[in-house]
Amino acid sequence: MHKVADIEVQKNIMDANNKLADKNRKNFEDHDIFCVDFVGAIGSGKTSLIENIIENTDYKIGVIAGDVISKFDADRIKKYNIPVVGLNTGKECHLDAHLVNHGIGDLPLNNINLLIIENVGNLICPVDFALGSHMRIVVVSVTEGDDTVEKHPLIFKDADAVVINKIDLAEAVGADADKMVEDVKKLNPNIEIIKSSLKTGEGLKEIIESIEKFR
Ligand SMILES: Nc1nc2c(ncn2[C@@H]2O[C@H](COP(=O)(O)OP(=O)(O)OP(=O)(O)O)[C@@H](O)[C@H]2O)c(=O)[nH]1
Ligand SMILES: [Mg+2]
Repeated sequence: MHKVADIEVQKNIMDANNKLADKNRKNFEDHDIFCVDFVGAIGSGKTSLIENIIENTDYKIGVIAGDVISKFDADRIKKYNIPVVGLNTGKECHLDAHLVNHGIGDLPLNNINLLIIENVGNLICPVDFALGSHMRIVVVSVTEGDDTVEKHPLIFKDADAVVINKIDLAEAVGADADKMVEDVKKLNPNIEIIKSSLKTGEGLKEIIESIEKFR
């Protein structure tokens, strides 16, 4: 009995989130904004990737940075003098469409053509929560271990592109980045997978091209 009630509640929450995500997406489209969200493991390089995209493209970028209790990532982005909103999730391990909807309200949407949303570092919780983005990129790195993809399949099944970052450290940590690529392909055969190092700049051009293609 209890289990049936739980499933019903969960379904209602998901439906409500999806409706709000659609509303967010419509809002982006009304303002000619392409929205990408970055999900991935803690410390995999999501904020570093945003910084690199800001430094290496001419987009009018806005950022929503999700963190559990701090505004660290938003503060890192502020030095670029672009619109940024930091969202604290409190105890929650993911952003949702409702929080993003609040964040959008603090952004000058007419002055942005690429909105990047950084989710809380987590490979499990964000999976079910659409935010309204047009493209979802998963960022993992070799330092989490080359079994990360196998252990967290769901997030890779729904993604539009995958970045396997920190390949400069692969040898040092004994990780096989090509194995990670093969593991993603097994889960999502047509997805674009890019190996990168934000220390050396390898793969950055391909990541930016992937966003451009998706647009
Ligand atoms: N060696 C190496 N270090 C990297 C690379 N990319 C990011 N880092 C470092 O990894 C650390 C974490 O990077 P962040 O960009 O903060 O990672 P994040 O995914 O935003 O982290 P959370 O928001 O806390 O989940 C920082 O010290 C970065 O300088 C890389 O390609 N190679
Ligand atoms: Mg970050």
